Amino acid sequence: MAKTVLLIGPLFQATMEKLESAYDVHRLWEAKNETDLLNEIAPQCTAVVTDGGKGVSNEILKQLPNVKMITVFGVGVDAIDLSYCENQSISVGNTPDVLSDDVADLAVALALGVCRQLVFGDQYARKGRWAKEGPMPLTTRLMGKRAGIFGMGSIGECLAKRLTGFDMPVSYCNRSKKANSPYHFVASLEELASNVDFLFITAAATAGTIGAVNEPVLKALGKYGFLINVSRGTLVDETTLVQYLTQGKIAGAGLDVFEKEPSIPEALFGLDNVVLQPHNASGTYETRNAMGNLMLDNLAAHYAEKNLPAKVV
Ligand code: 8YV
Repeated sequence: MAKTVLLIGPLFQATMEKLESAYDVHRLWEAKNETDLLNEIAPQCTAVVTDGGKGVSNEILKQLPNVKMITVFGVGVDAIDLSYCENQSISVGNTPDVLSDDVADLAVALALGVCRQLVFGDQYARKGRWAKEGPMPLTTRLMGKRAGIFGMGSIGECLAKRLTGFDMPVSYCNRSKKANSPYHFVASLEELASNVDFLFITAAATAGTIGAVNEPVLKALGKYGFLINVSRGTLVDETTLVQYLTQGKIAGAGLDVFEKEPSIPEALFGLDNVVLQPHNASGTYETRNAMGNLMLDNLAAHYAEKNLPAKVV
């Protein structure tokens, strides 16, 4: 009989089709009554499938005592209480590496987007301002500027490779110095921020990184510095970021992620020094397909009692 799994929210269509063709899948977001659904499937439900943003709450896990596996469609596992899972012997799988190139691409696109004012320029062209008012105001160059990367994991590495192509000297701040890394290690995030023109955030959201991009870091980045975030909004003090952007205390920001998604601080909507994306860095067909396959491989390995291809706990 097909194994019973709970699906927390919708995923990439092709992945859901593969999932539903192999497992007895119950869609939580479509349930008329969540508690009734959880009660009904509790005896036979042995795994939860979710994405990086939604994760799964301990309350849900408590109602499904036979769940021994959570498979995440995403690399970030900050929406899951990992120590609870470890204590309950629930293994957690995620989808690292397969999304790193696309996330790095979007980070570069956001950097170029904000410093070259792509959205402003697009509007300037479309609204006929070029013909009426002449050339748009000048912008800032990316090429050759100093880059700082907060979090030199797989995404950070992919990003550094791209930035090197823009002749940007790359420094990074990480939990520890990476052996044999060609990039310059800086232990303090504030020090990194004060020595770069573009600060990229690619670190995972953990107890040690949440809130790390605080006022002293933004102050250190300064009025000519740009902030690019493709990780999690929770790493940044968003209220201070909005103030700094509004008051020109940093030059601009490219943001794919926000503190309370899908809500975005409205104050950002009127700012030309900000380029926004709706948490879409991994949002290509190619990457979502690869993420889906790895997520399914984790699930299959769990049921086959094999090592997970990508295990978190
Ligand atoms: C996804 C992500 O947008 O991998 C992650 O942690 O945040 C993103 O790749 C998300 O998990 C898919 O909905």
